[in-house]
Amino acid sequence: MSEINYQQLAENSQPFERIYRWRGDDPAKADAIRLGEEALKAGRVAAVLLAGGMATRLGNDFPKGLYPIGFNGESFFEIFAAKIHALQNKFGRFVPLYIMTSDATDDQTQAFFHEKDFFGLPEQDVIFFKQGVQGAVDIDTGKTLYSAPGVPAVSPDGHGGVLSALKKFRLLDDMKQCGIEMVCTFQVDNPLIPLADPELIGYCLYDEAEIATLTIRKNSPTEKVGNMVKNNGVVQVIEYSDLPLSCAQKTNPDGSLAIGLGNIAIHVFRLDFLARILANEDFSLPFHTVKKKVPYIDQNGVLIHPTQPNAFKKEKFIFDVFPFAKKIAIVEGDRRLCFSALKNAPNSPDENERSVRADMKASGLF
Ligand code: UD2
Repeated sequence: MSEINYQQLAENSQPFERIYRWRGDDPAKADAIRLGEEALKAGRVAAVLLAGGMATRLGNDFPKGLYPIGFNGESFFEIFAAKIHALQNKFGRFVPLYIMTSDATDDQTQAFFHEKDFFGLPEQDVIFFKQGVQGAVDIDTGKTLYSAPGVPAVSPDGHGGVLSALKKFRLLDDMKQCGIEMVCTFQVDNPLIPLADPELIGYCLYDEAEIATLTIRKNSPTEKVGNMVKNNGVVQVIEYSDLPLSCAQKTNPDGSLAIGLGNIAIHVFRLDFLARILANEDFSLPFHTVKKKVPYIDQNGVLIHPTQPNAFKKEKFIFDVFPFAKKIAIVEGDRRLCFSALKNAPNSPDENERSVRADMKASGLF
């Protein structure tokens, strides 16, 4: 179990002094856009897509990036590729796309890109790399689960595994050699993603920050997004599942949520920052214990595909890198323009393909 005292972190959280307004009326907006556009024109920006998750909640046996979420059946991957084409049209450069896969998603993801001719992106600008794995134990017995006799069941080590994977495959060195200075990370399940967005990149540059993170106002105390908090100047995210309800429900005198900014996993990192922390041999992110559905063999050797979470496993979360940064630019976006996530199967009440398509329509971006 994690030793972090989330209650204390949440109770002592202080307000952010400066919140940049993305697509709003921010005094720094024009400067930020200019800086971000310069970076894109100069080819100093790369995108990293976190696509190693197994999409078990969706109930499909294919990677989420292949899901035909678009109005004409376009997959998430095709939508992201279209955004990169739009950036190329505007700034004259292809933003290289690094795609983190896992054992669970790699084959199908790579095959899909080949089948679709990389959606017209230059093949050398689409770089696949695989994240690491973690074992799992049975929720009830605490015993190791096996996928075959003598073979422990493993699954991806969480999207925080991106840092060790970048290091393992020396991808930051490759990026640096290509002149990359800013690394934009995003998740596979949000078609509204402002991919390598000049304004967001620009707030990181303008603020002289090591990270810029795009957040949204939470729509309820328990919305399933990470919670932005600040303690003694250190910005952190408390995952929705770790935030005590009493803290989630606390309000300011004007009735707004005291912990009201939600993490939507859209970040910009300075490459130098990532290189600095990864150069430290002792650096590692903490593990979180999560409940997941992990296929296993029963005592008769029969492979079981559980329909409910059956295992505890350990995952690293990318946002746990925040406390290592000297400065973070907190940016608040209008959710209608940047966030709608596909998390659940079609028949579930929310965050399903119906809600995402409705949000895509309402955004005016499609
Ligand atoms: C994530 C965030 C939450 C909020 C929400 C918004 C975490 C822990 N939670 O919640 O704070 O931002 O998204 O949508 O970040 N992935 C990998 N490898 C892994 C696990 C996940 O690449 O080992 C990818 C996965 O493909 C997906 C993303 O990470 O793109 C998010 O994973 P999730 O859907 O399990 O996270 P969720 O919805 O619990």
